[in-house]
This record gives sequence, C-alpha cells and structure tokens, in this order.
Amino acid sequence: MVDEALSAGAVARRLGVAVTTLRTWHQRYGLGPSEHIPGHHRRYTPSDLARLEIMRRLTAEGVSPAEAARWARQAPDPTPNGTGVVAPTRIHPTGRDGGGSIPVGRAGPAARGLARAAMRLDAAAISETIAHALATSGVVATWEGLLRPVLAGIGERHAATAGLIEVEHLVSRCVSEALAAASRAKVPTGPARILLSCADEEQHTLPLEALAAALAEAGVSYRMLGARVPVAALVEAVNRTGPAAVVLWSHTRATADPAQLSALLAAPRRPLLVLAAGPGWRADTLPAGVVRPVDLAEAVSLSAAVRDSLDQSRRD
Ligand code: B12
Repeated sequence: MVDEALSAGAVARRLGVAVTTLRTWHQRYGLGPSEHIPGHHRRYTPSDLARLEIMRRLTAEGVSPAEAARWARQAPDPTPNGTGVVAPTRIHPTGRDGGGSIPVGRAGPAARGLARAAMRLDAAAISETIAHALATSGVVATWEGLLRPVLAGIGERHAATAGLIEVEHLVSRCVSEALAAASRAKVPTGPARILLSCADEEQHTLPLEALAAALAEAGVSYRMLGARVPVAALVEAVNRTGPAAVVLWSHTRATADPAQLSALLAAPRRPLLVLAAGPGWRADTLPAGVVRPVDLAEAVSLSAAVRDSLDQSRRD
C-alpha cells in the first residue's frame, strides 16, 4: 500500500484540482488521506483517490460540495479489493464542465488533470499544475508532455465543435503567466543576442513564450517582441540591436509570408541565423539560408549555439 499512496500534490494533479481545494474537502467534508506512516505526512490511498474522484466529478456536474461529499463517503471502496463504484454516473445531462473532454492522446496523468481543470475553467488548478511541472521537469519537458498535448486537444475539440473558446482563452492566459514567471525566475546575464518575434498579424505567442522561458532556463539572453510584428518594425529592431539569431513564429498559413524572412536576410545587420519556426511556414517557400527547427528543443539548441559562436568570434 505504501508504494501506491500519493501525496496531496500528486492527487491534486491527477484530479486537476488545486491543493487548497483538496484541503477544504478534507477539513470540511472529511475526505482526507487515510494512510498514516509515523514520521511522514499523511498519504492518499487508491480508495481515498477514488472517493475524491467521485467528489470532483459530482461537483463539476453542479452538485453542491456537501451533497457530493455525502455520495463520495457512502460509495463502497471501488478499488480492485473493494466492492465497486455506486455514485450516480451523471446528475445533469450536461455538467458544469461544459460536457465532453479535451483529448490529450497518450499524455500522462498531469495532462489529463490539466485538461479536466481547463474544462472546469478552474484557473487556480490550471496554474498550479503548470507551475509544478515547470519547477520539477523544466520548460521543454513541460511544453512537450503537458502544455502541447492540452493545447492541441483544445484545438481539436474546437475544430470539431466550434466551442471551447473560453477554455482556450483561460488556458492561454494561465500558460502565459506561468511561462513569464519561469522566465523571470532565471533572468540570464549578458547581451540579448536572440530576437524572438511573431510574424505580422500572428497572435499565437505561446510557443515563442515557451522558447523564451526555455532560453532563460538555459542561461541565454533574448529579446521578445511578441505578437503581430509588422515587417518594417522587425527589421528596425534587427538594425538597432544586431542579434545573432532571429526566431520568427508563424502558426498559420495566413501569417507565413516568406517576404518577412527575405527582409531579415537583406537587413544591413543581417543575423547569422534566421529561424522560421511554427507550423505556418511551408518548407518549399522558405528563402535559401533560412533554417526551420522541428521543435522547441531544437530551437533552444540552435539559439544557444549561435549565441556561443558569436561570443567566441568576438573574443578571438
Ligand atoms: C491557444 C490558441 C489560440 C490563442 C492564442 C493565445 C496565445 N497567446 O498564443 C488565441 C485565442 C489568440 C487564438 C487565436 C486564433 N486562432 Co488559435 N489556436 C490556439 C491553439 C488552441 C493552441 C496554439 C498553440 O500554442 N499551439 C502549440 C502547439 C500545440 O502547436 P503545434 O502545432 O503542435 O506546434 C508544433 C510545431 O510548431 C513544432 N515546432 C517547430 N518549430 C518550433 C519552434 C518552437 C520554438 C516551438 C515551441 C515549437 C516548434 O513543435 C510545436 C509543438 O511544440 C491552436 C490549436 C493548435 N493545435 O495549435 C489553435 C489554432 C492554431 N488556432 C486557429 C485559429 C483558426 C485561430 C483564429 C484565426 C481564430 C479566429 N477566428 O479568430 C485566431 C488567429 C489569430 C491570428 N491572426 O493569429 C486554428 C488554425 C487553423 C489553421 N491551420 O489555419 C487552430 C489550429 C485551432 C483549430 N483547430 O481550428 N488561438
């Protein structure tokens, strides 16, 4: 049993609720951890988790917490050695989570928890899950294993139903805030040799924000121009700051005009490296000399390498 028992943080992430919510459910409704090993914090057993899962589902469906807790406490132990689940499967035809779920493919329990928190518009749980992942796994792993699957799942559901716009906006905001906090926590020293920018009219900034946080984590200084940068402004920024590399993000075909890349290559202070990042760009229309990274990790390593080579050539 000891091996299977979980901490409050792990249970919160699996359920997609904030740790403070778990504490409230414990204090007010007695749905707490039952395993106690002397000298350790109390741990949640699989039976505790199953009861909390009932609590989470029913409250998401609009049942009052007191009523949901009554059902959860009464439910027979649903784990393999128990006697089976009996809580009502659905109280209302569509729950307060908007019904349905966000597909996350093979992503792990944290992504499923984040997807559930997103459906409930539970900003505290969304932020807590992301912050925990960033602190424990780093930016690249959090992007690939947690944020990307949930963002892609939201896009998939939106494409199929035209819904979930409120979820998309709330999650985007929480992701931005968490990545900004991670970037602020590790501000690199030294001149900013990497310029990050979205293409003209491009509003999808999250992948670039992930790159900024990953660069900060790797100790690489950058300058971020953000969303919707007109090409003249981009070239002006290049001429004024002389970056070693420019990463230009385009998420959709509509913003992927290769003339923006050509303008960078023709700039008086032409950068050593121009990266065309994002699914908007078409490989067969990129000007010669432009590099297209396949993912976040490659964008980080190319940026770090070009920064190092510039620093080296300035020393020689
Ligand atoms: C969040 C979101 C928004 C937010 C963006 C908030 C923000 N600050 O970024 C808001 C609400 C603003 C928004 C607006 C719009 N959106 Co939007 N959005 C999304 C969503 C859900 C996630 C975007 C994201 O961050 N993806 C990150 C990952 C999941 O994308 P990926 O494709 O897997 O990217 C990989 C590669 O690019 C590769 N890679 C290669 N090189 C590099 C380099 C780096 C540094 C990184 C990190 C990765 C990388 O790795 C990536 C993953 O790591 C997507 C769904 C989706 N699948 O992307 C829709 C999506 C992109 N949006 C879409 C649309 C249509 C729009 C709007 C036009 C809606 C509207 N009618 O207003 C506007 C566009 C505005 C504009 N002109 O830019 C469509 C685009 C369809 C298309 N192919 O043209 C999508 C696909 C949703 C859908 N299925 O319909 N959106």
